[in-house]
Amino acid sequence: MSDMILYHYALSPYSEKIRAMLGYTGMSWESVTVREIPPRPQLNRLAGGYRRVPVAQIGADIFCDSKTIAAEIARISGKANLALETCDHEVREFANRLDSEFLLACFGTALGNSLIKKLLKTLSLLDFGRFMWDRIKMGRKSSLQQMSGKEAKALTREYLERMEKMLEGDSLFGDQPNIADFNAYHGLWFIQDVAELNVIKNYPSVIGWMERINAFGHGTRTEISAEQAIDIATGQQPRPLPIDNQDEEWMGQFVSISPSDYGKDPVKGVLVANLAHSWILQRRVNGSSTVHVHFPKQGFTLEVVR
Ligand SMILES: N[C@@H](CCC(=O)N[C@@H](CS)C(=O)NCC(=O)O)C(=O)O
Repeated sequence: MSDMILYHYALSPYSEKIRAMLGYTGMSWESVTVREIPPRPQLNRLAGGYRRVPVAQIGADIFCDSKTIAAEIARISGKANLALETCDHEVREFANRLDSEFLLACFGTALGNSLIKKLLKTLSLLDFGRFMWDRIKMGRKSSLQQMSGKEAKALTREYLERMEKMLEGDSLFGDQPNIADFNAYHGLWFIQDVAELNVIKNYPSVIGWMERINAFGHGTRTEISAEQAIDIATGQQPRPLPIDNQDEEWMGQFVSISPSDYGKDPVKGVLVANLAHSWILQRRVNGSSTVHVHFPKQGFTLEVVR
């Protein structure tokens, strides 16, 4: 068992990215299934109000955003190329575009009747209404550029053409998958498996590549309750802080960290590490226990709370 607990839900593409990485690395992990819409009270107790999914937990350390989770999977599995920061510039740049521009294009492409039918199979009518309202509200506050359906479909095709050309080996950058493959996979998974639209039929190399990633599966998953996960966090101390590369700025101060694009709910706590690519906040849980909440710097902002 890897000791990793993943908070996720079935229809979440970013969660699927992590589940696929767990499959690729053959890891065993524990699963806490959360609702598709807030409130998620138990997760909030640990992650302090971070509203997005997935979140991972290892003991009393909580990892927000798929970038920090991927870096943990890379560390545990020894597959360094799953961490954005260890990849070279070309991979990083493409992986970032896949995770933002391409994913948005995939959402726009997937939007339609068959996605609505799928959501209605999973959610009650009332929850479907709540889900739509919640995402509309989140979208209104988002700083991401909006795309029409037509633009989304054209952009999806553009990326598919590029990927088809890149796939000379088994993966986008040679024979071994790296973070770019998983960042490309989750958007296409959302179109193909969730919305059940076949957009890859004219791209044979992409079809083969999707089949290979699907075949990784999700690793070995054991379901646990959110309460069990809280007991695990409160029953131990966070792991020792990294000693290398610490920048003293803001250290020991009470700060607030939020995503800079959407779902911007802030998480407050004492900054205990300011690393090259991440911040770590210390928070109290249940009055006496301590957790460390990890955030990537990319895509997040930090403010000192005065
Ligand atoms: N940059 C974040 C994005 C995560 C994200 O947007 N997740 C979606 C689900 S796939 C989400 O949280 N949606 C709102 C919600 O589930 O409450 C990451 O890489 O983890």
